[in-house]
Amino acid sequence: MDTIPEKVLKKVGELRREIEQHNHNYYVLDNPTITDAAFDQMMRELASLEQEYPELVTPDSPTRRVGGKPREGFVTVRHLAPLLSLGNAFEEGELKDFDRRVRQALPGEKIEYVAELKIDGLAVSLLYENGLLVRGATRGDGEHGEDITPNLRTVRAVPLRLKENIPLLEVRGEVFMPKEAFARLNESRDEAGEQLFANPRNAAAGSLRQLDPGVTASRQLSIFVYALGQAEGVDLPTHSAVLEWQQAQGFKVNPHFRLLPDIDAVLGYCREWQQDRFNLPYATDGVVVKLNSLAQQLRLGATMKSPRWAIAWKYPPEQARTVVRDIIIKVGRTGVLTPTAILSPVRLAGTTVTRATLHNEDMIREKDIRIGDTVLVHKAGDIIPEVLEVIRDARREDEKPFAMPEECPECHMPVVRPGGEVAVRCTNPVCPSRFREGLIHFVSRNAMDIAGLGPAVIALLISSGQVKDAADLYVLKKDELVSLERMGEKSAQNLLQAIEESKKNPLHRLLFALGIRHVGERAAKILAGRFGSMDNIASARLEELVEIPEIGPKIAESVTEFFANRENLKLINKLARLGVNMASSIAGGQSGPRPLEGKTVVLTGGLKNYTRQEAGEIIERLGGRVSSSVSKKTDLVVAGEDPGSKYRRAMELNIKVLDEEGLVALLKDTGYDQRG
Ligand code: 3BD
Repeated sequence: MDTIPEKVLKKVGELRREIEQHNHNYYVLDNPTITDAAFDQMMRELASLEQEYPELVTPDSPTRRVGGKPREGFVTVRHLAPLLSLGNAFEEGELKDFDRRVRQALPGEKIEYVAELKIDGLAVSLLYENGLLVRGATRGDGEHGEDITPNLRTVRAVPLRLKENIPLLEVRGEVFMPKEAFARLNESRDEAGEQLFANPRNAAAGSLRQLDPGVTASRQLSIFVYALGQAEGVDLPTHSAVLEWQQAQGFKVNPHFRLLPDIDAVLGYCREWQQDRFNLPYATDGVVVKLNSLAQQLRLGATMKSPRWAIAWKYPPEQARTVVRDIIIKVGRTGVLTPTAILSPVRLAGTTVTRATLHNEDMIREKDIRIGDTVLVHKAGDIIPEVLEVIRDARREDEKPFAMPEECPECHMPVVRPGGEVAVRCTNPVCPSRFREGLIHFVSRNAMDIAGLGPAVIALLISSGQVKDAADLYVLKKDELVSLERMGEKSAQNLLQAIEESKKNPLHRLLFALGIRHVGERAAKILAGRFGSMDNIASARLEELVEIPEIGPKIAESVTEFFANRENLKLINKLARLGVNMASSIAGGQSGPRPLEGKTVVLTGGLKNYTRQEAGEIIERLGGRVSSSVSKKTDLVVAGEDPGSKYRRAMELNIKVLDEEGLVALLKDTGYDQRG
C-alpha cells in the first residue's frame, strides 16, 4: 500500500470540514454562503482525491451520501426505545382539558409549555454511535421500523457526524418535502405521464420508501428534529434546551418553536399559526404542545401509547364528508332561487356545518348530487360551505335526484330561467322573501352591522307589520320590541343601541347595505371614496362612473338604474331624515391624493395608533388594496410590532416594508384627515 502524503491527508480533512459546513449553511440554516459552482468544485476535488486514495474514504465523508446499489427490500429493526404516539386535540377545550390534567398531576408547581409546529411528514429515528450516523429507520409501529439508512443519508439536512463525540444518541424527527419541491416533482411527473402525488406528505413517504437511494437523493427531502430517544452522555433539563442542543449538534430544528407560560398563550400560538401556516414553505397539520421540564415529563409518564405531557392540536379540517339529508330552496334578495343542501352536522374549519350552497341547478346536474348522497364539503373562501363532490363509492342507489320547482316556494308565483342564465328567478317583484332577505343583508356584519337582529327577529318584525322598509328599523320603539316573542327587556335595549350606533356608519357600509346589484363591498368603498356623499353618487352620470378604475359598465349601469328609481330615492330620503349618515367618514371626497393606487398591501403585527380595521380603511382611502397574505404580487407590507412570519416572507421576497411611522408619514404627505 502506498503511503499517503501528509499534504493529501490535510487537504481531504479540510475539504470535508468545509463541505459539511456549506451543507449545513445551505440545508440546515437555509443560508448558503458560496455559489453552487464553487461547492461542486470542492466536491469534485474531494471525490477525485478519494478515488486516488480509496483507503481515505470514511462513511461520514460528504461524498458518501449517495451510494450503494438498490436493495431487494427493507429490513425491520427494533427501536432502542419505543417512539410514542401523540394524543390529539381538535378543539380549544381539549387543550384546556390537557392543561388541567397536567396541573392536577403537578399540584402547585410552576409549569411551562413549548409549542411547536406539527410538521406534516414522516416520523423517523436517527441513531448515532460515537458521533457517527449508523442507522436511520422509519417510525413503523413505534416499536419496529424499517431500516432506511441509505435513503436518510441522502437527506442533506441529516448530519452524518455530530459536533460532539456522543457515545450513543437516538434523535427523532419528521422528514418532509418542501411545498416547492413537491410542486416541481408533480410537474415533471405530469409531463412524464406518471401518477401524481396527492400531497407533500405522500411524496415524502414515496421518496423515502425507494429501494434505490439515488431516487431518494433526487427528491429534495428535508427534516426537522424534535425529540431525543436513547441518549448516553447527554443531560438536559428542558425540552427547549433539547431543541437548542440538537441545533448545536448540527440538526435542523424548526425555528418557530416557542416557550410559553400557560395554556392561554398556547391557544394564542395555535390561532396565530392556523392563519400563518399558509405562508410557510412546508406543510404543517397542527401544533404539538409539550411540557417543558423533562423532570416533570418523567413524573407524568405515559399511558399505553402516548405521553401525558404532550398533545397534538390539529388544525380544523378544510374538507369533510357528510350526508345530504335534503335539498331545499332559498329565495334570495334578488329573487334568485338557490338550492341549498341540508347536511348531517359535520365539523369543518372550526365550525359545525349543517347546510351548504349548491349554487344552481346546473351545478347539481354536473356534480350529480342527489338527496341521500355522501359528499365532500369544504368552505369556499373559508366562509360559505360548498359541496365539492359526491363520494361515488358510498352510493346505495336509493338516493333521490333533485329537480328545481316550477313555482316560487315562498309566494307560489311561477319561476323563470332566462335564456343563457344559470339562475332561476321568482317572477314576483314583491315576493316577501326578497324583502326579508334584503333586510337580512341590510343589517349584516359587513353592511350596517346591527348585532342582535337575526333572521328570526326580522321575520317577526315583518309579519307584525312593524317594518315595511329598511328605514322603519330606525323608528322602532322599545315596548314594540319587547312585545315580540322571546325578546327580553335587555336584548331590546341592546338592539336599539346597535340600531342607533349604525346611523354613524361610514357611507360605504350603507351603500353596500342597500343591495344595489353588482355593488359589493369593494365597489361601495370605491364609490364612497370617490364621491364623498350619497347625493353625489345619486347624481353621478353613467359616463362619470365608468371612468373610475375598477367600476365596470355593469356596476355603473346598475348604480344609475338604482338611483333613477323613485322608490329607492324615497327610502334614502327617509333614512337621511332619520339620521343615518350619508357622507363618507373620510374627508377629501374624490380629490385626495392616492399614493397607493393599484398597490396590494399586507398588514402585519400590531399598530399603536390604529386598529387593523382603521389601518385597512386608510390604506384603501389612499388607493391601496388590502390582502391577507404575502406573495409575489404584494407591493408593500406595513409591519407593526411583533410582525411574525408575514414580515419574514416579505424580506425573503424583497418586498418594501413600511413601519407605523412610515405609514403616518405617508398620511401627513397626503393631508389625510379623519372626520370621525
Ligand atoms: C411533528 C408522535 C413526542 C416526542 C412523542 C412528544 C406520533 C409522529 O412535527 N413529538 C413534533 C412532531 C411529531 C412530536 C412527539 N413533535 N411525537 C411528534 C411526535 N414536532 N410532526 N410524533 N407520530 C411523531 C406518529 N406517526 C405516525 C403514526 C403514529 N404516530
